[in-house]
Amino acid sequence: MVLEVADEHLQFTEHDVVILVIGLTGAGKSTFVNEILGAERMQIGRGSKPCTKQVDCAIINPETIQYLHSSSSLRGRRIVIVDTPGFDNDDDLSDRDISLQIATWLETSYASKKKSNISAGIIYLHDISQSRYFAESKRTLAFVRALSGNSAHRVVLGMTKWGRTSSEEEKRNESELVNEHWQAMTTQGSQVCKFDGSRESALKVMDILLHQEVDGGDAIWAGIARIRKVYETNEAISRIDRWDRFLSWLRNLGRRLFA
Ligand SMILES: Nc1nc2c(ncn2[C@@H]2O[C@H](COP(=O)(O)OP(=O)(O)O)[C@@H](O)[C@H]2O)c(=O)[nH]1
Ligand SMILES: [Mg+2]
Repeated sequence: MVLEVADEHLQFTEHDVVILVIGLTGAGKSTFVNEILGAERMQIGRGSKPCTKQVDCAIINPETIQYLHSSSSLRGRRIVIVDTPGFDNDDDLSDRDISLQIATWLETSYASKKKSNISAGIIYLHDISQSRYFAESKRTLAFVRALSGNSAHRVVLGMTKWGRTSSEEEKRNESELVNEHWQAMTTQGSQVCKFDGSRESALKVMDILLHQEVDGGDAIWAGIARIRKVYETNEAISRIDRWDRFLSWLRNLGRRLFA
C-alpha cells in the first residue's frame, strides 16, 4: 500500500493530503508512522539514541486502507505522511536546525506546485509516561502552533506510550497536559487523542484529520512565515547569523507566495 518510497525531493501534487508527525525524540513518531504504513519503513530509536535525523516521508493510497473511515472521500488523492526529527534530537542539531529542515523540506516539496487543493495537518505526539514537562516540549509545540497558524483544528494532539508507568501517574500527566499545556490549542479547535500502539489506533488518530473539511495548504505557508515571529521575539536566537539568513529566506518566500 505504500505506493512510493519518496526521497527528500518529493514533489507534492495537487490534491495531496500532507500529514506531518511532530514531537520530541522518543515520543514514538516513527513507530506511529510505521503503524500507519503497516511496514517497518521508518527506523525506530533504541535506548536514548534518536534515529530520525532527516525529514522522511511515504505516500499512501487511502483507498487501500480498509479501516480508514475517510477513504471514500479521499478517492484519487494521495496521503503524504511525513516523519520528522525530534527538536531535542542531539547536541549539534538545534531547534533552529530542525525548524529549518522541516520548513525547507516543505518548501522544496511545495514550491513548483500550484497552491490550491493541497491540504495539510499535523499530528503532534507526546509521551504520556513523561512526568516532567520539558522546555523542549514547549518549543516543539510553539513550532507546531506557528506552522499551523490559525488552523488549530488541523492539529491533533496525541498521547503515546501508555502502560509504561502507573495509571495514577498517567492520569496526572494527562490532566496536566489537557488543563494546562494544551489548553490554548484545544480552545482553538485542536483535538486530543490517545495512540495505544496498535495500527487501528494510529489510523483512528489520522482519521481525525482526514475527516475534517479539507482546507487549503495555504495555511502551511502562512505558518512558515509565522515561525519567523516565534523566533524574532527571542533576541538570543535572532542574533544568530544563520537564523537571520533563514528569516530573510522566509520573507522572500512569503513575498513570492502571497503577492
Ligand atoms: N510502550 C510503547 N513504546 C513505544 C511506543 N511508541 C514508541 N515506543 C518505543 O519508543 C522508542 C522510540 O520510538 P520512536 O518511534 O523511534 O520515537 P521517535 O523518536 O519519536 O521517532 C522505541 O523503542 C519504540 O519502540 C508506544 O506507543 N508504546
Ligand atoms: Mg523517529
